[in-house]
Amino acid sequence: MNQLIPLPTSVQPADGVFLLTADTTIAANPATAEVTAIAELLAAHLRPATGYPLPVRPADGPPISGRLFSLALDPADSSLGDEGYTLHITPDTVRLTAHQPAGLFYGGQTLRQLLPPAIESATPQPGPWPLPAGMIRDTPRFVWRGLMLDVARHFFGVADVKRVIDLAAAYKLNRLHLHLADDQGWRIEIKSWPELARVGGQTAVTTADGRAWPGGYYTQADYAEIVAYAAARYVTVVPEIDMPGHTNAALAAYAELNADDQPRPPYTGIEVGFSSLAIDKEITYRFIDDVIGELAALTPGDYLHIGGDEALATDKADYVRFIERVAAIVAGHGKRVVGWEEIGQAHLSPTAVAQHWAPGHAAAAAAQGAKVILSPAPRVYLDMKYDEATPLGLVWAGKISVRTAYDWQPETQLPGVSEDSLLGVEAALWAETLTTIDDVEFMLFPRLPGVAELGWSAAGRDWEGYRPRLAAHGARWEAMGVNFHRTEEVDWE
Ligand code: IFG
Repeated sequence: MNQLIPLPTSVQPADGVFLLTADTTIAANPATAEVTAIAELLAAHLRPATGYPLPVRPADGPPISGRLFSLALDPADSSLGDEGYTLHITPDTVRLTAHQPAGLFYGGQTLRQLLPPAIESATPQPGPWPLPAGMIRDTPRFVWRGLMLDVARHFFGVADVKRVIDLAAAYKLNRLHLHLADDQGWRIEIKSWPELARVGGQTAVTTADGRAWPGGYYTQADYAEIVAYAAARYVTVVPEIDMPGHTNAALAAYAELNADDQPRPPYTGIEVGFSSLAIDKEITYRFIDDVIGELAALTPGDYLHIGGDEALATDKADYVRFIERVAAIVAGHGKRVVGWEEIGQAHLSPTAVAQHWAPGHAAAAAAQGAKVILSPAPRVYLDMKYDEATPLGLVWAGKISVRTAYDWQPETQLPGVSEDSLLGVEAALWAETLTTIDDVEFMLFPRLPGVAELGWSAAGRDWEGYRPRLAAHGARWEAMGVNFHRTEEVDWE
């Protein structure tokens, strides 16, 4: 029980093991569609390697053969909150209980990690399949435990995004922030402005080796498929349309969005801060209202991210006015506005969320009652190289070793911002230098689990306590086919 990531709130090992066997059945209680789906998802992770049928049955159905393996909701135990669970394993029973369904999903992720690494294999492996006896009670520290995937600099298709969701949800992350538009690409179909995807979806960043890369975009059906896949794994999708800067793709698609009514040429470099929507043109706000309206209708989550970073081509007073007007548009579509911390320069409602990354406006946002997400670039910008030998990635925020990404304290990151202003943490994977899912996995693993632990586990963790637990995950990633960086910082088992 000493290889779990994120570290649970409390772990009490006991003697013995519960053996998964061919006659193990999984009882769902109540056998609602949602609880049954969680049980089926867990069984789907356990069937390939074991070869066992692991049928899911209603708990109140006919007597169940073999020993009891149950997932049950406990409406009475509100102390477990929305995401907490208890996992009680004895040689004869596995009892996973939660107050809300998400807790059953998270208990299932812990249960996966209690089985040998070979459980993650897609093909039958020799057993046995022991679950160590003991009692785990676990609730998360922060409500926002996120990963941002930049699909604008380079496009990653639905299958790649589903893979990222699988890997993030396995470590109890619950927010996938999709950076859907930037200077180099527009990645989401907007029916009322069809040229955005048709033109903006054509391009991507030309990599340093001079290679041009195909663009791409999500149809609204693709986006809905991603949202549904994420929701089944208790991940909320947070879509971002960056504005007023980082907008060259939109400015190339529609001449009228430019102050001078001239379309901008498509851009495939990696400079930032040169583009701006036309702050004083009314069509800009019709455009934004249409885009946010369509995106909000496709997004069940509460949040809509408007970017707001690096608006160096926008006059400061214009920027403030723009952010305040767009925040009202977002609220008008029933969503909570999220923005990079520069939005702290504008007047914000207390329901707003500012994402800290570098430039120092988070305290101004928190002072207005807004909440803060921590994405400190020198810690969790996982597009930074591990070290000078890393073939991929940038260096502007410094090299980020596995230890650097883990060994910091969220509560002391922002002087002047108290813990109750903190919603949580989010790793950011910008894609200027990343073009394939292998590149994404290489930069995320082994660093992402550490950020997930900072989001879920109680304060007071340390590197020396974490490092040996991480060492046990290399074999799991090998079984999962994850292209992880075999850093020498960890003594892989
Ligand atoms: N900063 C830019 C990103 C990206 C990043 C690469 C933010 C909020 C540098 N803005 O981070 O678009 O270019 O590390």
